[in-house]
Amino acid sequence: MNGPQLSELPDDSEQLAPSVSGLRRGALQASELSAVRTFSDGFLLKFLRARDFDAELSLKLLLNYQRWRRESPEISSCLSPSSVLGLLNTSYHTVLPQRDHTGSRVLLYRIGQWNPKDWSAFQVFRVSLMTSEILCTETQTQRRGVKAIFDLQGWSLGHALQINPSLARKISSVLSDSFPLKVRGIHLVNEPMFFRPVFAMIRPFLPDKIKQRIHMHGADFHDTLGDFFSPHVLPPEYGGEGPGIKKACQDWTNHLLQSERLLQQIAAHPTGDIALAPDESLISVDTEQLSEG
Ligand code: VIV
Repeated sequence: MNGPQLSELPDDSEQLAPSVSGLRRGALQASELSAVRTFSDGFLLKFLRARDFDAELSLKLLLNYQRWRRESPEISSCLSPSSVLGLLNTSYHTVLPQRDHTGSRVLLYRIGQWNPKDWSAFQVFRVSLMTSEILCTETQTQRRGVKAIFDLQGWSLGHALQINPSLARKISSVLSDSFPLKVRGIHLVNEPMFFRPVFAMIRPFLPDKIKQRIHMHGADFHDTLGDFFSPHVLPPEYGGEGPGIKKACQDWTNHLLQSERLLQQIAAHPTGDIALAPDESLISVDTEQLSEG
């Protein structure tokens, strides 16, 4: 059975067991995770599905995810929706209620609603990380991935100044190989000329596969966004027939707020695998214990 077919099986299918134990073995042997003792099946399956059950690529993704979290504590260590409620209440972000025709989740970001005087890029980044952590618990999203629409209307110098090369690197890493979600498309609409220098910081670090999935629609997006998303998916503000942006944003904000405890647990957990108690996974181990497993 090949990877894509394995991806369709449910979490408890016995046919997944060899892949799961293979990834567990690889993760425990990796020197970066030498202090970790346990990984839950569900946690490992996120990485396997994100890489169509390719053993090597799944392990690389898991290690990159751990490294990204470790190197970005200013973003990853505080996942509290209530701490960014003022930003969420501006209708800056939502996950649209309908999946697209391929089953992908569709994320909407309206950059103009973000006032950079009120909210730092780290706080804004945390919103995306919270949404991503919730979405990657959905089996169907693990299989079909996400598509993101960025409305860059209102992009200003104040925004641009917040994106330095180090942050640009972190953006390209989560988009390419540091988060267990398949990025199936990125759609930029209303991007102004002076967004180009910022995009030029992010783009070089993206693999060709992701570059090819980036679409720049400009101000005339009404003519072209519909080639990718059917009307029932998009809000009326973007030429669709789905619920309006304001309602969609309120609904997703409520969903985030309901997930506050879960998100804080993920942020505080040494590996992000909250199926395990933190002390279950972070018992300092020696090689003896490792070879038992
Ligand atoms: O976080 O699958 C300069 C997606 C995104 C994620 C994460 C995952 C993911 C699609 C991003 C998209 C947004 C974590 C797993 C990269 C956070 C971006 C935060 C910054 C501060 C927003 C500033 C505006 C950007 C706009 C353009 C970015 C595109 C070229 C991606």
